[in-house]
Amino acid sequence: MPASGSPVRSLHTLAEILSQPEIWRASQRELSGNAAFQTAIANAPSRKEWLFTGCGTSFYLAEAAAASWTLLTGQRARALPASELLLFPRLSQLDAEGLQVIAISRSGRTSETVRAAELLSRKYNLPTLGVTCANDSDLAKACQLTIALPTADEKSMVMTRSFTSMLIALLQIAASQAATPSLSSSLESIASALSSRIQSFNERVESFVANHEFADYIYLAQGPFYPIAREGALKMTEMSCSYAQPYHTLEFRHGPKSVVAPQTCLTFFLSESGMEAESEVLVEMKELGGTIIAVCNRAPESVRRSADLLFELEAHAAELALLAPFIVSAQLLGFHTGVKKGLNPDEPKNLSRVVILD
Ligand code: F1P
Repeated sequence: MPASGSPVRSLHTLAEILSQPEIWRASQRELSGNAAFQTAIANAPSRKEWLFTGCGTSFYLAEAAAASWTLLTGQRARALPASELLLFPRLSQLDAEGLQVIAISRSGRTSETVRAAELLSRKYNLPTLGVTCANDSDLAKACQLTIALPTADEKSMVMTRSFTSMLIALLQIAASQAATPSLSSSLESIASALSSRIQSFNERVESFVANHEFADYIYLAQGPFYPIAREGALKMTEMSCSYAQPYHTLEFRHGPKSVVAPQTCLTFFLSESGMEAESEVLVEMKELGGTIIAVCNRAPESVRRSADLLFELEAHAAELALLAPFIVSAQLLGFHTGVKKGLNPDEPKNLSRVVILD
């Protein structure tokens, strides 16, 4: 029951969050027969540099994809919000040889993203690949090739399963270039690890939220996980109208840690590559009195001792395959916090499903 006393009727968001392992598998089946997806894989080896773009959650997805791309293929890859491409195209260095654009939009209708794709393909003659959850979208008209994943679309306003499903599809294209069979087998492993744990994750988040009062929320991660921290903070802001800030984990010591108190909820997304250094920050923030959520594949003893809430996936998976399941606990935290405040996370205040400009 929310603080206001009247039950919140959220019909879609929670079901969509919980459906993710099953939706990832359905999206995989959809992609195996998807001609655009196969063409994107076939074309990838001829490209030398990658520019990902989108807005909001789709921009954080662009950031996660760009970081993963470089780690998997060794190629240059970067992400820019679509608005930057439109307002400061010269700053975006669009003349790189072999540059491939990937424009991401769940709705395929966000005007900044559609206009950026049009600008890059028509004025700059760059090859553009659209990634969306909509069939027959404006984005598809602006791009030369478009991969659509309608199965992953949501009824809710906030992006949850569309974010993870589009990210997994992009990881697969990068992995195909790098001939990384471990990533493909990891994808089944993360789906089954998450599906056996997601109900218990949900119950634990719900009771954690019921038993705590927080003034603000901090999300910490490094490397390809940093965009996951940005997306975690956005989920909290969108679904619960709370103050949430992301930082690089080790950057948090350089000033921002002054906010830490028991009413500060700090979520650490712990990478495997940076575990030792990142878990030291976690222990320090616990000693400063913060309330700690740890999200990792396998927790070392120090994390186990210091975390107030621990999510371990325990999957046999390549590190980059952990990006998608890691965001799920943050989606649940945003959802239950919103419900506790008497809000309906299906319809966040001041938001629309898509931003269309005149
Ligand atoms: C992008 C987006 C969403 C956000 C909001 C408005 O949409 O910024 O991430 O939740 O409600 O639109 P899209 O381009 O991926 O459809």
